[in-house]
Amino acid sequence: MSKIVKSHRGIYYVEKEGQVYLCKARGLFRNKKVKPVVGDEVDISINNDGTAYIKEIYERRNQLLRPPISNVDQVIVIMSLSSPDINLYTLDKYLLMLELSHIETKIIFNKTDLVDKEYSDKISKIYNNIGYDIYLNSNQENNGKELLNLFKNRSTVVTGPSGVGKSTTLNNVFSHFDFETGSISEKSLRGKHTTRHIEISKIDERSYVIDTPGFSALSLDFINDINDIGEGFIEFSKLKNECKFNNCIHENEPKCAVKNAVQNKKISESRYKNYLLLLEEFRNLRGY
Ligand SMILES: Nc1nc2c(ncn2[C@@H]2O[C@H](COP(=O)(O)OP(=O)(O)OP(=O)(O)O)[C@@H](O)[C@H]2O)c(=O)[nH]1
Ligand SMILES: [Mg+2]
Ligand SMILES: [Zn+2]
Repeated sequence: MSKIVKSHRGIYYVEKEGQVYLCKARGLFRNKKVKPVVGDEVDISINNDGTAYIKEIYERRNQLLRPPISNVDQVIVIMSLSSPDINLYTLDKYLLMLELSHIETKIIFNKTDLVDKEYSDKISKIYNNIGYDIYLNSNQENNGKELLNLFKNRSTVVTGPSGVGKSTTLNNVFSHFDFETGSISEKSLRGKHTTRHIEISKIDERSYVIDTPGFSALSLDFINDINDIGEGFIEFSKLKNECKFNNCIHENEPKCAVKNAVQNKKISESRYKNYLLLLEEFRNLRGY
């Protein structure tokens, strides 16, 4: 079995029996509208001149939409508490996408050295209460060893906005790796991300980590039905059977268990506010 371990500018790097082949995708996939992604298990054909192409993609166990990666065990979302400031709308939107893809998710709030403890506790509490595994980290103050266990025996995608410290955190946890990092001022000057491609790095026989370029605007085009938004807010979806209407979108309906929970402070106001903004963004996208 061969695996796509990196993709860059339309070239797929496929590992087969310990060797990496640079492959193109055969036209076949383009016609079927299936695009190979990092993580895919594939069959390749190697020509006499050493060039190679992907001839088949095996069925995916799961698929992360952004960035496009298949067959992952978990996603670790990294957000920085400052520099860049945390944007909870972006986080909630991304968590929504992950919930709907049924991929296990953990969150690291990074750069705790730049904010006071009260603030990092306030933010982490919101997500801890919902049931996410939360980690607070500073690469200035920690040596990364507390995070090491998170990556054992799994294939982990690390994602988050640009400049939050994804690559720095990975370098801190895995000191023998050298992921490219860049300062925030360099990034804004160049208007570019430091990490520019998606690549699987092997930690040991059973553990893999995938650093990714920072995401910016995430479109809601992965939502088909407005009710999906509430489905992807896990603390809302647990309550939905208690709403009076079974298709309640927790907006203007009477006897809504979610709105009640917001009033009783069982659901965080910030989550509910972002949920309403997501409904609005979805309606704008669909034109109603
Ligand atoms: N103060 C502080 N700075 C940090 C911390 N972690 C990373 N940084 C800094 O944040 C900047 C961006 O770090 P990167 O690791 O390149 O960020 P990234 O998320 O990989 O960015 P992209 O590859 O562009 O998506 C660098 O200047 C790091 O030194 C931290 O815990 N505390
Ligand atoms: Mg990076
Ligand atoms: Zn409701």
